[in-house]
Amino acid sequence: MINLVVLISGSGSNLQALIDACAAGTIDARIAAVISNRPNAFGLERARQAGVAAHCIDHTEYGSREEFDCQLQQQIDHYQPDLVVLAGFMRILTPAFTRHYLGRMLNIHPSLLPKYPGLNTHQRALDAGDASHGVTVHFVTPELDGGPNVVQAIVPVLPADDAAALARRVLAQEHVIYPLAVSWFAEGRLQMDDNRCLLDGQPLPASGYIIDSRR
Ligand code: NHR
Ligand code: GAR
Repeated sequence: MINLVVLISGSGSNLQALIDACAAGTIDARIAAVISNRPNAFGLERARQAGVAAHCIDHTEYGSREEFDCQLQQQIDHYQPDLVVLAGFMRILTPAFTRHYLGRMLNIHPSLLPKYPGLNTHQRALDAGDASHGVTVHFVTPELDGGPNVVQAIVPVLPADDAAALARRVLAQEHVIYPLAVSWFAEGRLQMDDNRCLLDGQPLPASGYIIDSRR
């Protein structure tokens, strides 16, 4: 059974999906700690409720990204995790930090990467008139939202959608694919290899494993 540390900034619904999957035995892992950069993140409450150590490292109390990341790394490494999971974590990480966890840190990003790295992804998909949108789990590398894709879920964009409606449809799929990706890692089936992912020793396509919820 592997050790996870989960980083959050907000509501923590993806954290909850991971807590539930660990409790159900769907993921063969134990969440050692949850760390938020925001003191008011509701996900800290979810962690405590589940009996998981919950910490806040408030980025506003640090003079630089390097100092913040250094403190964050110390707190994470105290738990000796096999995998670090970014679950709605909203701070860009320094190259040194990402190198320290290379091949053992995952992120979930609400777009079909390489489309729409960064912020406001749902509005950007709507503004572009995209017929489909979705979410990607990827390994974290120094390049923002640029590490190799593990899995993507594709959702339809519907005519009446605003960003909030589209975000809800995407979030439902996040709660499916993040536990799936973490379970693969926990079972030793998933590895990062150069800028590709291997599942059961076989290279995944650049898109990652696709789950198409449009039909
Ligand atoms: N860091 C690196 N080096 N590489 C990645 O792939 C990362 C990362 C840090 C976070 C998550 C990412 C996302 O999935 C993530 C991936 C925050 C921002 C951002 O602009 C962008 C992308 C992501 C997370 N953050 C602002 C900042 O100045 C703050 C925004 C806020 O606090 O609301 O750090 O989308
Ligand atoms: C999720 O949609 C996640 O993909 C996104 O924030 C939301 C967090 O929800 N992540 C990013 O935008 C990362 N920059 P949650 O706190 O309920 O899991």
